[in-house]
Amino acid sequence: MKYVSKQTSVFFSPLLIIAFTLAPQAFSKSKYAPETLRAIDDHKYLQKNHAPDFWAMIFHYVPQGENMCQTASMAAIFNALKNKQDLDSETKNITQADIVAKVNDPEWIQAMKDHKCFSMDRFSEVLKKALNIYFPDQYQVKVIHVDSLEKGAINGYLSDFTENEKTDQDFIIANFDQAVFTGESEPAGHISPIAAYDKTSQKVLVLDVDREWYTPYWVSTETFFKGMNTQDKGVSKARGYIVVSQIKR
Ligand SMILES: [Ca+2]
Repeated sequence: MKYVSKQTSVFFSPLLIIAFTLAPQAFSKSKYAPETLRAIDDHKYLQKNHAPDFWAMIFHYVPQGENMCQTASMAAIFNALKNKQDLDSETKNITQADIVAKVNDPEWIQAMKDHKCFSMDRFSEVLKKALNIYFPDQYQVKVIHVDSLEKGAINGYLSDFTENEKTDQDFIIANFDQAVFTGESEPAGHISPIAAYDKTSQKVLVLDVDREWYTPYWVSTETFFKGMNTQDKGVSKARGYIVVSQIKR
């Protein structure tokens, strides 16, 4: 939530001064939801565990452009997938602009210009196309809609996160309502990569690409799945996550 102060010409009586002094407390909210914990404040897991996805992506963690959380998420993951390649002097890092130009999907480009993000299903098609351009026939995508918070369903989701935590050759991109994790007062559909899953503490590290406002943060798995068990306007399915993994041969 962005609070904009406005310049006004008023007579500053003592009462008004008191009112203005109290105003920030009255109207502002915490930057993050109460249970959300910044990685800056809690990095024990990252120091004591392998955390392959975090270390593969953190050096490629770029801020989203205007309404471009999808491209920023792709850039972090695509560059992470190149970490083990032999790079020569002609090899550029993959930028968000590179991805948009190479995918060259007019509807996707127009959607971003119109400040509308593709739904998770439509984004997964763009992601699949982009993966095939940069890494032909090497990676696949699996789309999971978090449409149930029943124990059996949660266990199924968690098995994906357990598997994903083993190697930096697969990644998860989450599609969630950012207002569930932060101080946003209005629902805000958003996409970001997942940097780690702490199975012992049942926490997930979100590499939020909205870097103008946030730094990476931990949310409990319970809150995390609540954030994905929400719905875009005009889309009949719940949000969820996309697993990018190697094609097994
Ligand atoms: Ca992984």
